Formats: sequence, structure tokens, C-alpha cells
Amino acid sequence: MPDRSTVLAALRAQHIETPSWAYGNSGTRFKVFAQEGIPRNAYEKIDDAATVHRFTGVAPTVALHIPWDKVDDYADLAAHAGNQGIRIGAINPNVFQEDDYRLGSVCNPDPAVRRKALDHLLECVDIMDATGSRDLSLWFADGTNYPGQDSIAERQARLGEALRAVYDRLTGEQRMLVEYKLFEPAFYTMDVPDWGTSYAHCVDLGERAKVLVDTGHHAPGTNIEFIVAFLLYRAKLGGFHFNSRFYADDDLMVGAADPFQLFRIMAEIVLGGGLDKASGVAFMLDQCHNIEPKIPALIRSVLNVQEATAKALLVDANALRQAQSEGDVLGANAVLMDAFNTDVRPMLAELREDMGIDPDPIAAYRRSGHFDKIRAERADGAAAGWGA
Ligand code: AOS
Ligand code: ZN
Ligand code: ZN
Ligand code: ZN
Repeated sequence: MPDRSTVLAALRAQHIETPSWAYGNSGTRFKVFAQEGIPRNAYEKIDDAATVHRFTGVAPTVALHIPWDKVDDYADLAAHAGNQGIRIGAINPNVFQEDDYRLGSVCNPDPAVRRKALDHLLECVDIMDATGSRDLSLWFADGTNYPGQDSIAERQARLGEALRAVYDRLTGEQRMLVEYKLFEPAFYTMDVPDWGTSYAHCVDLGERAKVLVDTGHHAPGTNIEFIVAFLLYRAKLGGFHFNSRFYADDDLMVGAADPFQLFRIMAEIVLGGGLDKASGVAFMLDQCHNIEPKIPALIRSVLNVQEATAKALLVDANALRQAQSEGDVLGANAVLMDAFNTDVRPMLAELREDMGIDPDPIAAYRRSGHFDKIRAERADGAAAGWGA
């Protein structure tokens, strides 16, 4: 069996990044529901992320979305995060919300639009310099809706050109993560529809370019853990946008729809060395809490990732290898299932006590009165929303 203290140390070291946009109001294209106590600006989103970290102990960074989190002074925003005990994580550029991007951003047939999109991506690298962020998370809404609308191959060339320009601008530890998505908002072709397309561009670019796996961005039935294992094996897994889905890109809480899938993903991560700092795998959430309260939902999500990781760490790797080498199909499968079926909650409660936090973060948050405090403090002023 894996050594308990090794498991606890690995859990303590795992960091799960929350997204600034999950703290704002959100909804579907039918309705955005306004909630109370919503942050009014980027500073307050950071305060909420710090709250999630305070109650979980393992969420010390928050991803920003530019320009939703636009501020005058990003170094000041980073200092604010530091004062709250957290750091700014990935920077997510937005090249999908302006009229100019109707036919795409970096893949647009119009060179002037491509230039505008590229300038925004480069501006986001400047922001990374100011915040000390390691990762630029790139997601492109680019694609086409109708056969013949544009040249699929030429769009790839335009994409490659923009990625190259951004890649060449990176310095120090900075990396570029390229996210893929099967469909939406484009419904005929997406320019980065799958991990293969992202992988090919990342291989062309070089070492600092890696694939970002958003768990909600696949066709139903896709074996995501295979993709994860392959990318990790090829040192091209940059990180995750965790969320869960029943139908499409639902952005529900990670681990809510299919905890077994999350376990299978985390098992490949653990077995493939993806928890080691050197692998650089970023565990980020990309979710929207349309109907549930945001901060408890984010706490729940962080705990769900942590529980799946704990179970994955309990996989008896020696027994697994032994069974695999003997061709013991049922034995190997049983090793995995034993770990999945273990109740890791007592172990995690103990870990939290060792870390000086409450063993039950959700109950502790409820008791804390924090929600009443932000509801009163933020009663006036416009709430930040998804896209603002
Ligand atoms: C969109 O579907 C992607 O998941 C992106 O990561 C996006 O930037 C994020 O959801 C925030 O809108
Ligand atoms: Zn995403
Ligand atoms: Zn998405
Ligand atoms: Zn999603």
C-alpha cells in the first residue's frame, strides 16, 4: 500500500486554481441570474478566491480573464492578492466578445482583425510580467458555421502564425497553454477542435507550449484519461480546466456528474508523475455557478478534486504493475477499484486539521457568517457578471 505520509504530503502540495469568472454572476444564453454578495470588481473577486483558499488550504491562486478583470495597475492587483495570501495564476485573454470577431480572431480572414487579436494576446503577456503569472491560457472561439465559409487549412496557417508571435514573446518561466473545444460557438468547424490539433501546434512551437484539457470540451463518450495519459507521456500536458458535464460544455461543478471519470483522470496523473512539481501540470477550474452560491460551490469543487486525487494516490502502484505484468486483468482492475471505493474523507479531515483549517470546509464557511458580511458590504454597486 502507498505510504500514508507520502499521500498526505502530495495532497498538501497539490494546488487547485479557481477562476475569477466563477465568482461573478453567470447564466445561460437564456438568463443570467443575479445573486447577492457578488464581487463588484477584480479586487473583490480576488478576495473571494482568497476566502476559498482560507477554507480549503489548497487553492492559493486565481486565474484572471482580460478584459473582464481589467484594472489600471496589475502589479497593484497582484500585491492585493499577496496581502490576501494568494497569487494571480493563469491569464486568460478574451478574443471572442467583440463584433470584430464575428468571423474569428487570430484565424479571421481580415488581417486587421488578426492584428487586433494578436495585440491583445501580447498585451496579456505584458500583464503576466506585471502579475508574475506563469501561464497564458489560450482559448479561441474561432471557427466556421457553414461548409465552404472559409479555408480550413488557411485558418490553421493564420493560427500558427499568431501562436508563434506570442510564443516568441514569452520569457523566463512563462508558458502558453492551448485549449481545445469540439464545438461552440462555431458549429461546423472549430479551429482548435481537439487535443490533436492543439498538440500539433504545441509541438511546432516548442517546449513552453502545452495542451490545456477542459474536461467539458469533448464528444460524449470520449476517453479523457487516455488523452491525459498520452499528453503526460509526451510531456505536453499543460493543465486542466476542470468542470463536469451531462451534455455539452455545461461548466458544472467538477466531480458532480461523474466522480469516477475524475478519479480515472487523476489516477493517470498520479501514475504518470503529473503531481510532481517538475511536470508543471496546472489544476484549474473553469466553471459557472448559475444557480448555486458561488463561494461554497468553489469550495465544494476544490474538495472534489482533492478527494479524487486522494483516491488516485491510494492506488497501489506496485500491486498494479505486478498484476499488469502478469496479465492479470481482473487483479489490475481490482487495484484501481479498491482505491476508488475507499472513503478518503476521514484522511482529508485529518490533513486539514494538520494544516490548521477546519476539517469540514463547507460547514465552516456556512458557520463563518462570511456570506452575510459580503452581502451587506456589496449591496450597492454593480455586480460583476460573466463577461464583465
Ligand atoms: C470556453 O468554452 C473555454 O472553456 C474557455 O476556457 C473560456 O475562456 C472560459 O470558459 C471563460 O469563458
Ligand atoms: Zn475552459
Ligand atoms: Zn468551455
Ligand atoms: Zn467548460
